[in-house]
Amino acid sequence: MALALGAALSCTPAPTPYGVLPTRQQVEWQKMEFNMFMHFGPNTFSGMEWGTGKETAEMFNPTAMDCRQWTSIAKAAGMKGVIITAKHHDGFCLWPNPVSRHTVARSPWRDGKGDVLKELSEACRADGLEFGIYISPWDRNDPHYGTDEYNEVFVKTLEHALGGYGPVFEMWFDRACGEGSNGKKQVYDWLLFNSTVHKMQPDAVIFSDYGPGCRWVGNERGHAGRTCWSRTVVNEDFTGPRLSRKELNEGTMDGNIWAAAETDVSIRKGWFWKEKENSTVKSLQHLLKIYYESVGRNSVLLLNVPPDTSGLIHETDFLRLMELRAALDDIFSVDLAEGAAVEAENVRGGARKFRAGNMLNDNYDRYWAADDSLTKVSFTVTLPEKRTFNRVQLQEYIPLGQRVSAFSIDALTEDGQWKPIAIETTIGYKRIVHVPTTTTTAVRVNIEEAQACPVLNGFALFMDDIYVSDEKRNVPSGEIKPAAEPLILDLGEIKPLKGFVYAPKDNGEGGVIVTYMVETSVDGNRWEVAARDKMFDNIVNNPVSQEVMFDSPVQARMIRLTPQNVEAGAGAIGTESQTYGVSVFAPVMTVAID
Ligand code: FUL
Repeated sequence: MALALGAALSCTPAPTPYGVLPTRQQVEWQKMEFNMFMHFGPNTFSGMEWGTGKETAEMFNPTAMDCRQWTSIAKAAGMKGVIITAKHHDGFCLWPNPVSRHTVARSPWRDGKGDVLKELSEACRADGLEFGIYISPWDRNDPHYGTDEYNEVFVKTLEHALGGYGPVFEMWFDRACGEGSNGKKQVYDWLLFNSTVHKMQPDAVIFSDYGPGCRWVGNERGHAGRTCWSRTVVNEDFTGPRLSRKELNEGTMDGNIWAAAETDVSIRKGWFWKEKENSTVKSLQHLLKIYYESVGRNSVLLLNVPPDTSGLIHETDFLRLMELRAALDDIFSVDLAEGAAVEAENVRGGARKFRAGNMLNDNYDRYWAADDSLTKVSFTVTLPEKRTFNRVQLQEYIPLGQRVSAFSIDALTEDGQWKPIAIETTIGYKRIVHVPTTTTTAVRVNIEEAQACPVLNGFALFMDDIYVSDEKRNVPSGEIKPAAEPLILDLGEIKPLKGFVYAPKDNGEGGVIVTYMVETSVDGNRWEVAARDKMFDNIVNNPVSQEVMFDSPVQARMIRLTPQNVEAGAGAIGTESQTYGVSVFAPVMTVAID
C-alpha cells in the first residue's frame, strides 16, 4: 500500500509554465547578477560624456593599458562578465575594422596595431568571465548616419565586432539618439539589427529599452522598481512608443515578452573617467543601496568602472570595489536559515518532489510548488534556535515564469503571535527584503496573491550590520511642477566669466533643463547671447551637475540661462520612497570666474 502511494505521488506533474518565459540564455544571464560596464574611448581623453564625432583618432593613446588588470579586478569584485563600449556615440571603434575609418588602427596606441576587443575578450577568457559588447547605433562620425544606407553599414559593424572575438554573452544597444534641434535622425531597422546579433551570437542576450533579451531599468541611478516584473510590453518590430520610465522600472505584469530589468549605473558621477571626478567615486553605503535596489529587486546590476587615460582602473575605484566585495561577503556568506525546517500549508499533490524544504536546498532546479488551484498560500520556517536577521531573501523559479504579485512576512513573537515585518509585491529571480532587525525562532511567508500557483526555489535570512537601510513604504505624493523660467545669476559687479555649472536639483527630481540658451549682461538690461540651442548631454538619464565653458572669458555682471526644453521628473522614478517629483523645479547655477 505504502509503495503504491509513493508511486502515485511521484507522478504529480510539475506546474504548467505561466505566461511568457525566459529562454535558457536569459535564465543564465540573470544568474550572473553582477557585471562590469566599461566606458572607454576618446571621451576618456577629452573629458566629454558625449563626443562630437569630430575627435581625432590620435587622441586615443592609453599609455599602460592592461585588460588583465580590468578582469582581475572584476573577478575579485565577484562580477561575472564585462561589457565594453566598443563604439560610443562619437563613432570611434575600439577595434580595427574595414567598415569605419575612425578606429584604433589610426591611433598611436600600439602603433595602430592594437585591438581592445581582442585583448579584453582574451583577458575575460583567462579570468573565467563572460565578454559583452556595447555598440551605439547613434553615430556622430559616420557620414552615412541619417540615411537608409547607415543601417547596412551598422549591420556590417555588428557582424565584424560579433564575429571576431568568441562568445558574446550580451549585446548592449544604446537607444540614446539626439543631435540637438538641427541634427540628423536615423530610422533604425531594429528587426535587422536583432536578427544580425542572433545570427552571429545565438546565445547573446540583447539589451535595449525594449529588449528583446533584457530591458533598461529606466534610470541611470541604480534603482529597479520595488515592484519589478520581468515581463514587458513591446511591438513586434521593437519600435513604437517609448515605454515610460515607470514601465521600464517596474515592468508589466501581463507583458508580452520576457525582458528582465538591467540596472546600469556608474561608480562615478559620469560614465567616462575624468581626473576631476576621482573624488566622486560612490561610497560603500551608496553602492550597497544600489546592490539592494538592483540585485535585490529582480534585476541584474551592471556597474560601470571606467579605465583612466593610462588604460587602467584607478586605485580609488579598485579599492571601493574591494570594500564592496568584502561587505557583500560579510552580509551574505552566513545564511541564518541554515538548519531550519520548512513546512508549507500546501505542497503540490502532497509530493516530496515539490516539498517546501527545497527552498533551502542549493540545487537551483529543486523548488516548492503549491497545487494549481492555490494562489494564496503560506509557508513557515522554523529555526533551530533564536536567530537575529534583517534581510529575507526569496527566489521564484523563473524557468516556470514570474508569478507572485503580493506577499507578506511575519515573525513569531515570544508570546506566540505572528507579527508582520514586511508587505511587498513581486519576487522574481531574487528579492532581498529589508525587515527590521528581528530575533525569533520562526518566520512565516504568506503569498497573498499570485498569477498562478507559487513556485519558489530559494529562502534565506541574513544579518547586515554594515548598510544603514533607508527603505521606506511606497507613498507616491506630490506633482511635478517643472517651471521653464530663466535662471539669472547676478554677481554684483562686472567680472570675467569663464563659464558656468548647472546642477539639477536633488539629482533631477522635479525636472531638468535639456536644451537651453545662455546670455550675459553687464547691467541686466542689454543681454548678449553667448550660446543658443545648446544641450546638457545625457542629463535626463544622468541628472548630475554639468560644467559649460565659454570659448573665451566674457566680461559680465549677470548670466541668464533660459530653458528651451525641460524634461519633467527625470530621476524621480525608482527611488526607495517612489516620490514622483514632489519638489518644485529649483536647480542651482554657479559661475566660474577667471
Ligand atoms: C546612455 C548614453 O548616452 C551614455 O553616454 C552612457 O553610455 C549610458 C550607459 O547610456 O544612453
